[in-house]
Amino acid sequence: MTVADLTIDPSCRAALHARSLADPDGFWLEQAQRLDWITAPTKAGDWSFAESDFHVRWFDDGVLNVSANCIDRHLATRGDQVALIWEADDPAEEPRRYTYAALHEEVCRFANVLKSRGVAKGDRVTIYMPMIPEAAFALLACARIGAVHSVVFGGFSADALAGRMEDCGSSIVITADEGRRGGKAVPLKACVDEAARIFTGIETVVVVRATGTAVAMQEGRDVWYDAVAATVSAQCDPEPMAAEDPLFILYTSGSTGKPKGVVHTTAGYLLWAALTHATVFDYRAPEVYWCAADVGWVTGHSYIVYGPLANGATTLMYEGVPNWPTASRIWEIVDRHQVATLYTAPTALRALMKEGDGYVTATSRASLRVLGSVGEPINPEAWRWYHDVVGEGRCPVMDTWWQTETGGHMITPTPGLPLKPGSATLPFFGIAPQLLDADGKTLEGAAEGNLVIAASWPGQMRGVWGDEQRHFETYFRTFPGVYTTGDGARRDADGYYWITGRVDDVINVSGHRMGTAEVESALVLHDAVAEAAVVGMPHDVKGQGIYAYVTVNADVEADAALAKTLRDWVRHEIGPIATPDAIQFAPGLPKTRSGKIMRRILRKIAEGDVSSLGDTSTLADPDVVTDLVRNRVC
Ligand code: 6R9
Repeated sequence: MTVADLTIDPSCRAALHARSLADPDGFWLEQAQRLDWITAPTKAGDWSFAESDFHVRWFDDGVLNVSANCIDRHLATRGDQVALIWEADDPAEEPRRYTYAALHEEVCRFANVLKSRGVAKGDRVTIYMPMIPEAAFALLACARIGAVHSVVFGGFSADALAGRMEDCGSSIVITADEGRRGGKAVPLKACVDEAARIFTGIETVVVVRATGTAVAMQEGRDVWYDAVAATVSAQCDPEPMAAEDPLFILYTSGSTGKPKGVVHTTAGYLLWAALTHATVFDYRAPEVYWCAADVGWVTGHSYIVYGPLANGATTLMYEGVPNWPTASRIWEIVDRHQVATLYTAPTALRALMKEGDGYVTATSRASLRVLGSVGEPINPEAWRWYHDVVGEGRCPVMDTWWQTETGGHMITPTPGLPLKPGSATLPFFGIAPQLLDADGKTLEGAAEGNLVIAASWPGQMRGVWGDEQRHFETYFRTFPGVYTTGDGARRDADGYYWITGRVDDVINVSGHRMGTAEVESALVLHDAVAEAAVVGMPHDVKGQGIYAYVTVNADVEADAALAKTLRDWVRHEIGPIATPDAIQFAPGLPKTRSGKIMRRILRKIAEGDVSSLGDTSTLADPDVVTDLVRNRVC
């Protein structure tokens, strides 16, 4: 029995999972044959989560190149097959199609452009791009020459961009004149200019002409991509990379401090992305596969670019938003390109569901075979709508639980597995989840607790850029010997997992992670603000919204105008996704006598659940709570 049998006989899944845990070396060395190696590895996992000997390595003596795996090895068999379809924001614009042969040429040229700007193996290249094909070319070009990419989501602010570039010592950024989303322009180049004033280490800006709008170009620093591309060769040999050489850094929010640069390496990450994409979506080339995420998030890395292309897929990339120009857009794209697999987020589904079934039923969707969900728990109502209305009961819904840190799917169905709406079902091959109580005791059978992973897997993150200690402290300190996910979960009597959400101070807004500490730091930077505490609140489309309690300075008027100013302020400091949904001015925050803010109480008030605030006797001033409840904003 092999993994290939899974799509034929789903009952193989349990046996394969058992084997992956019982004989990890045998299982993973066999799986490693999915990749094209320059030097094949002789060993699989080599790891320890113990503090005294902490290390994680996979396929350590293997040598390969990610871009060769995603492109070159397909040229002989599927050079003329479409690798990438690009659907523009404006439905009137002709889609673009790149065959594997064309992708090869584009990526080689892009790699040579980077080389011509002095980029070498190991250098960090920042990518701050709209959802255009050049974003994928840029990722693959970095991989081709061994540069480490750091994609910063195009919706993040200049400040956020500058901070991420400074953190990883990146002196070059690839951007575009402008992006487009839902008919609106996103001024990316102008943001880079602002970032360059904040972080003076930015030496080179490569600008892709996307909309053709006029932008300021600084002599000596900024170059047009097309001008340089016209001067370079369309051949570029892939750089041989060690399995554990870093492939990319991706910044993500945690419960404390500034976002951390999660590092993924070459072989283990690629294998994880490829294997999960192939099996979870039962991908059959040359079907059209569409992951509707942004390439600025890990989902875009693993499931728009690396996983699908490693599998020789036709991957679709969409520039725009789900509900523009109408709430039928997603389904129209499905029909237009005969999409077989659609992978999107619950927040998008909830927003579309609100518009009514008519926008869906006006389209055919007959090409759909498998549906996917990612980013946050999918509520059973949205799950059923996706399954019954969108998929007409015909397409299984793959609710994939995973994280930036895990590289790819961790707890997920595969087609054929019996599904339960709202459950991510069972662990993927090699994954050993456990539920622990607050004291770290392992819970057996049906239980609810902290979700941890007891053994390493190939796609596991390898470090926090520039801060090895933070890696260990964040993920391996609380519960020694296991990887702590930061999520809570329930396991039912059938062994199915139900993710209950974050157990730390991270909120999940429309599937995007936001550290409450980040929003708080942005708020207190404003002159009017003395103190701020931020918590999540239920939101029917976003899943969670941002609720901010703000204490203003003595002589400041806390009025609606200030609330608006503060919302705009946070938007500018971090980006639109961090905009608070509610701001409540509070003369005081509920603190313990040792000065710790009791977030539990703030969460309850934000949720509107004021009847069960729990024990408030340890508060320094219990009256504060009465005021907070009275002035709650909805
Ligand atoms: C891939 C991605 C990770 C956090 C994760 C969890 C939540 C993601 C989920 C889910 C329930 C799912 N999450 N998928 N919760 N069911 N299917 O989203 O990565 O941005 O790092 O977020 O998202 O809370 O811990 P990332």
